[in-house]
Amino acid sequence: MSRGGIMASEDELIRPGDPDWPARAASGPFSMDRDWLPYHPAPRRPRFAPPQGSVDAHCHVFGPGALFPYAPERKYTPCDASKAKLFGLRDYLGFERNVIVQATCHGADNRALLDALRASAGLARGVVTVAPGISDGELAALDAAGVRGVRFNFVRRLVDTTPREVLLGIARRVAPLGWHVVIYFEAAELPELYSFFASLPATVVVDHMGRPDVTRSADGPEFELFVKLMREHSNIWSKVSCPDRLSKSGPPEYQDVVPFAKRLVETFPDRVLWGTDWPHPNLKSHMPDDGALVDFVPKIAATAALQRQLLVDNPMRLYWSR
Ligand code: 0GY
Repeated sequence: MSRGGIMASEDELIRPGDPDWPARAASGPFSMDRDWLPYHPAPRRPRFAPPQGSVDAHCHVFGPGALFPYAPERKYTPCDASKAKLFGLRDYLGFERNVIVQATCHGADNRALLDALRASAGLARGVVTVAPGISDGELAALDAAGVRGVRFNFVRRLVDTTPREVLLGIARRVAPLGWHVVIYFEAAELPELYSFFASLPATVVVDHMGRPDVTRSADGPEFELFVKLMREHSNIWSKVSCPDRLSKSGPPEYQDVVPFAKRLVETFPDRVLWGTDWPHPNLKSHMPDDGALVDFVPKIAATAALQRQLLVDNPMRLYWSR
């Protein structure tokens, strides 16, 4: 049972430390990639206590493949990472809610995500991937299930390219529902994509600060362009997430990522979100300890007021205003 006595699924929640916590391979007809790093087998409890009502605003569920098959067009096959484990981690880390983001290994088949939303008893919202042919009725059903955004992915190792006019068409269809658009791209692509992002007719949320090269300066021209995008477009937000993905200096401090995230948190305190990114797809250098990731928060949001905006007020406004 989770806090408040809500059942997360037909199973009891599985928390870090329980015998069933460690990742199992992909199930059903799937084998996880040979170089796949499963999520941390024994994360520590964070020293930082997230404020009451905190939201993990970027995380995923994978399968289980035996129930929710991975997409034929996927670029990777992960280990299974179930809703019960996600909700167990949420409670263990001291969070209250999740925003579950559709991962590319499930393509536009959102069944695993929707199953997790159903089981969350209102404590999770979703960001989906949709095909351009989706009907108004299907969009309405997703909205009723707790979906509040659609994700456009521009990272070439993850997806094949979708024409911009197709993406613009989808953005125009979901904007009237009050949904936002989540975008994921590499910093090197921003000059080329800048005007397209600026033209999107909805709130836009950028994953992982636009993946800056953190060996460069947080005040240098590359990150300055990203800050300009946010400064000049008040509809653009950023997740200050994934130090583990961006860092070259490494765990557990991820010190080289701090100036980038801190700059965004302090410049745009009402347009930043934070998430664990559990179960951390496609990491090759190391698998982060989720407790250490939570301890990253006070380094980038130094006051209780900034922490509350980042972890509670901003995600609640974007995902739970209705
Ligand atoms: C992330 C990052 C990655 C993967 C995906 O949908 C995905 O497959 O987003 C990545 O490989 O950088 O946010 O989980």
